[in-house]
Amino acid sequence: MRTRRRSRKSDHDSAPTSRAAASKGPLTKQILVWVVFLWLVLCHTAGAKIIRVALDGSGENGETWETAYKTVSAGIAHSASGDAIWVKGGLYAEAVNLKSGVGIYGGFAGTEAEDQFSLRDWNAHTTTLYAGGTGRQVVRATDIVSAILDGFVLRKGTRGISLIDSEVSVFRCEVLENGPGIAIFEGSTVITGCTITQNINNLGGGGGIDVSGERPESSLRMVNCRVFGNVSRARGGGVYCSGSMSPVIDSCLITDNLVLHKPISGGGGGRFEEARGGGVYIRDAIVVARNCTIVRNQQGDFGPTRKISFFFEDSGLPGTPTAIIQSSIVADATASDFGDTPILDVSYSLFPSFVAGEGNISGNPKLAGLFTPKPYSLLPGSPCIDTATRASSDRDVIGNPRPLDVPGVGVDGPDAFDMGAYEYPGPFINSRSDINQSGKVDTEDLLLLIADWQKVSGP
Ligand SMILES: [Ca+2]
Ligand SMILES: [Ca+2]
Repeated sequence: MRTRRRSRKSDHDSAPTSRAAASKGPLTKQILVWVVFLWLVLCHTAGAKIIRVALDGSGENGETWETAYKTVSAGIAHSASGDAIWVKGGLYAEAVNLKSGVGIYGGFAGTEAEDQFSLRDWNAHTTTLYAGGTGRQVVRATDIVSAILDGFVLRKGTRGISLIDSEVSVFRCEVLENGPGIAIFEGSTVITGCTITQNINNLGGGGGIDVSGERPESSLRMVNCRVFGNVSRARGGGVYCSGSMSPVIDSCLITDNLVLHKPISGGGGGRFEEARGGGVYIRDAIVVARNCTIVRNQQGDFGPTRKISFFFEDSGLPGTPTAIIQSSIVADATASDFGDTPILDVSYSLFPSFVAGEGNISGNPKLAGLFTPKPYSLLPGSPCIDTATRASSDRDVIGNPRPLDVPGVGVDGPDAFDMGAYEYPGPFINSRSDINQSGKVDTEDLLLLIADWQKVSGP
């Protein structure tokens, strides 16, 4: 294994704007430019509208909940750039093509007024797009710009989401039981607050997320996502990254994913493609992982199942498979399992055995189990508490602010960041009653107590 640092351009590098040049033009020209600009803005705003979709709507025009379109596809067909489509909770058996400039939002009760967008609740009013039996991808975008998908469950497609050469932001979606979960080719994608689970890819790419791209301007940013329980044949149980683009994975849990060998068809019986990368498979790409917890991913082959978080493959094309890992926990990985010689740039992170780099530690991270209210969160006494550095967003994977300082542990003060996807909430005055360790004693704790009331546990 080769370990060295690589200098990279900042994520925020961009060409300087030239306002000074514009100000030198004649006054009349400037006024004309402003008039045209304002006209365009006014036209755009005046045209933008809310389009409603509800299973029990009349299908007439989408202008009210009563006259809502019955399908999301009908809402999209009647939309224009700048419009917002509000979808009432329910199960919509359809596959959907995104449209440029249109936002599609689930989680409505079907009673909200125009100024009550914030009342929608994607947990209480589950809004599902279901492509079971159609052989189609649940959500598709090809050459689409500025599209938003927010607050849906996406189930049973040949892919949950398929994005090709598009610029799409996905928020608060649950991508469930597809094959694979999210497939991305080129483009600019942001995925925030999503759960990607129980997806199976038998074709050879990633089970949860499958991303490939060669263009330097292509990007993927994943924030506060949970990628768990996905399966792939041959490459990347959780996440597969290929090409010269550099996906950024920020404050995410990548756990309990599995990669299995793949039978080679047409080559006679008994031939298989070897399984590689239970958690993250990197082919030529540069993957940046900040504040991630990557544990209990497995690579199953003909021998005993191995717990392997990362696998690197150098195809011989430009680019060396690289992982830049900051303030993260990678609990299942040994140097011999990394595959082709990767570039590893690791800092303020925990690996089971020591990896060179500033602030790194090794050993047992002391994490909560899978079947707990906060799977793989830090337990009291974890060496990952207050021993990381500022690397990612100011919220952890469940939305709690970071950093939170535990006085007397690790660093004290404003730099008390934790490794991994969760920020440890600290010892509480009411820790005895705070059953789910949320930092509050509230209804959730009471419900947990009621659920367990008078149950006998143990012999
Ligand atoms: Ca902390
Ligand atoms: Ca501290």
